[in-house]
Amino acid sequence: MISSKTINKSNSNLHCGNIEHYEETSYGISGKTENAYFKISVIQEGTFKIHLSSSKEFDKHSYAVISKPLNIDFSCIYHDNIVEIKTDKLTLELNKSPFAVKFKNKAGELINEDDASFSTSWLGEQVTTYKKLQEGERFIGLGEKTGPLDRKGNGYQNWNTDHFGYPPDSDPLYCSIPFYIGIHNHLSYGIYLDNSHKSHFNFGASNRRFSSFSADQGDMAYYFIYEDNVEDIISAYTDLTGRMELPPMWSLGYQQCRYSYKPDKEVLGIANFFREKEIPADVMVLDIHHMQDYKIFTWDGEDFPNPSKMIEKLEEMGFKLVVICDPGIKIQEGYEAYDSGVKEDVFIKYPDGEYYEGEVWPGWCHFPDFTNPDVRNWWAEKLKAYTDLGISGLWNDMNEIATWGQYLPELMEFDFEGQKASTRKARNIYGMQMARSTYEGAKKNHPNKRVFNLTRAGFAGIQRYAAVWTGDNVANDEHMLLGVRLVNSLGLTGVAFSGYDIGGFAGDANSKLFARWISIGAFAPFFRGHSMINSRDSEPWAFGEEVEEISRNYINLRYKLMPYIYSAFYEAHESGIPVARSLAIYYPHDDKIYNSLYENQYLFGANILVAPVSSEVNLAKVYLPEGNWYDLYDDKFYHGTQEIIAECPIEKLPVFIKASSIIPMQDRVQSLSNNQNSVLYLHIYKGSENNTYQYYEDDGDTFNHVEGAFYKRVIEYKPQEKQIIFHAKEGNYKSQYKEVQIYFHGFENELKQEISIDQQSIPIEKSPFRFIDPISNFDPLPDQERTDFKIENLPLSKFKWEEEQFIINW
Ligand code: NBV
Repeated sequence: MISSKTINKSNSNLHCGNIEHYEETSYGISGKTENAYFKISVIQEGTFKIHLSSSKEFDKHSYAVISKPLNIDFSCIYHDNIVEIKTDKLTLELNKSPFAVKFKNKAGELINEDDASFSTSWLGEQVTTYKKLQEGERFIGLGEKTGPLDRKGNGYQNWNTDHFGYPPDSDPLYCSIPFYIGIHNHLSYGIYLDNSHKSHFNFGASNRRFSSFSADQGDMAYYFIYEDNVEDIISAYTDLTGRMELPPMWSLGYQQCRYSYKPDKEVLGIANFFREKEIPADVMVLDIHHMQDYKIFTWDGEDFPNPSKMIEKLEEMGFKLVVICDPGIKIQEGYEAYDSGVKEDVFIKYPDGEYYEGEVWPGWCHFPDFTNPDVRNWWAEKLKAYTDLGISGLWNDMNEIATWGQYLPELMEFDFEGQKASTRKARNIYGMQMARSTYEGAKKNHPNKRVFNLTRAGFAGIQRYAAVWTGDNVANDEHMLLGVRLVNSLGLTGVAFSGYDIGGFAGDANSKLFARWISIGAFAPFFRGHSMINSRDSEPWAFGEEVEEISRNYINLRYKLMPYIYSAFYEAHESGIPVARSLAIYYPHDDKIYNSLYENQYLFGANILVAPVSSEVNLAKVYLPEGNWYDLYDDKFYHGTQEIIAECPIEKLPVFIKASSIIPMQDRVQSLSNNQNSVLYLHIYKGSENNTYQYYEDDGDTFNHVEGAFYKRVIEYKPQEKQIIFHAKEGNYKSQYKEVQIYFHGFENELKQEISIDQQSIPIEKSPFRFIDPISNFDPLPDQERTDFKIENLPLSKFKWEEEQFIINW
């Protein structure tokens, strides 16, 4: 039986009313208003939870929030009509008559306040919190949402939805993440609405009085986060909802997908072609046609007679295999997954106990109730069909749930960790719980092997279980740039590992579009080419020689950058800061970055600025924010806070490196699971500011790093002292790199003939480093024009790369 709340039966807005009584508790304050019950809890110094319910019973279970409140010191100060709840960072002023909250920082600056008349109100069962719009307020985040970077003036809905070939302004899409960041007057804050029902966000759309967030049913439960900057807000949000595990290193390579490669010979042929053409790649992906009649955990015996042999051959070529998993289980006696599912009673039911039936690829299906822990265990068992075979990655599709008709009945009952809920509460959670079942199942089957897990649908916290891709996009420029914004926005809301179908899923890309898309995609956290059945071939060689060269160049660049990229993934795993970082993370108060010309720009890791541009242009305006910048291709120096015109012929994507950066790189390699590189290149870009960089390495495949098998080293660039300090190594993993070479960029007037390492002189030489190889008519910078300097052949012993601190002086 699903319990219900007291319902506001009137058609008009019912405000929660004046506070009737309240008491101080060990976590904050709780009490009753005329029309609601409330609890205000101090979660962290800068994070408070505000919870209002229409009945005495507060909603308890959250699939998203995993952190427990810390024991934070706070004080309550009582005034006539106001109670202040105060930590060292944040003060909440609670107005008693009527109930309304206001947040101020330590300096007394107003961060956020309820609309004084409506604060939290009910309209029927729908509950809404109204916030007064602040002067110049902007809104970013909300995960996988179309529209501009600054969401001011727009409204959105959260209701996980499969939308094939979605228009570039469509809402909602596959994933719901009810978390946003508000920015105004040099302040920023985050709000996470912890309610999985259909929810609505209004950022001053069709009104100029308030921003608001609503849930169709259930409690108003939201977390208010205040930190000094956007980076720390994301970190605090991921303290609440968790961070991703380190993904397997190979999953950061190029993945090749198609709906669908078959038979096995084609899969092997494509893999082999990558090797012949020396285009690096790590993964082949199987879509739905590998199964017998689309039945999960089965194989089409004709097209894939010997999957384990195929996997073995792929492994020999340095490829991993990822397969698709759909949740629908065909209703068919004699089909093992169906029989055991019925026996173990795992499927979603109608309230009268009958199993729900929905039609999808295999025909009429039942669907496992992944909100039930026993069902998740059942799924783990079933997954052995894949994990025992040596399949390395799993791809959860159709988990919104998508069925023919796309109108999932709302009356179905889900277990919801024993609390029972209807589709209304469970729909937005379902995809995440499927991804969770797949992730935990694979891990259970191979506890010391990292699994790559991908999902289409998700909810806040999905980053703990899977990478997210943005579903069925379309082959056009607008979609290509939208994909970048979706990924950047997912990054603002905790999902560090995400990407889009390169080349576009629906429709046919032309050569230029594909070339541009793959160059931009090389700087996406998740890097996969994929396209729809009956569309043209879309592998990197399918668009002619020039595009093949461009693709090879950018894929090579990604592989060369892997030490940098892997360290960025480690940072995301540690602090929640995404890999693709919207400029709003570092420059939230710079109006220029929200300009529609520049809103797609982002930092890939902390130091590489990517300016995604359309495939139709050869020149584009780029905004270089505060700081100084170098052109990746020719080291040209630019002052920041400046708009420039960048050349962007189809073979060149505008990319810039931040001054003072340290970028670790390696030689090109065809596959990351077979990476024999032993030289680490450290690129140092001259700048006037100190920089502290954290280099990270481990085996890329197991969880041994949790026990200390990692190599971590802080490298500090100190221009005033003319020093690079390599702090002592942490962890007990032996670096794969035996030799280090340092490239100095932008130092031409400053470098002498030699530098010293721990006071021992080492000669330096002028020597080119090519980020991108010249192709047909394009040479980014001929060798004789280069100005980069290199210290070469520094044997490991001299560098003490394995331990101790050492200092380089120039
Ligand atoms: O499994 C087929 C496709 C898949 O290729 C695509 O990436 C998913 O987003 N899947 C959707 C099913 C429906 C495609 C029209």
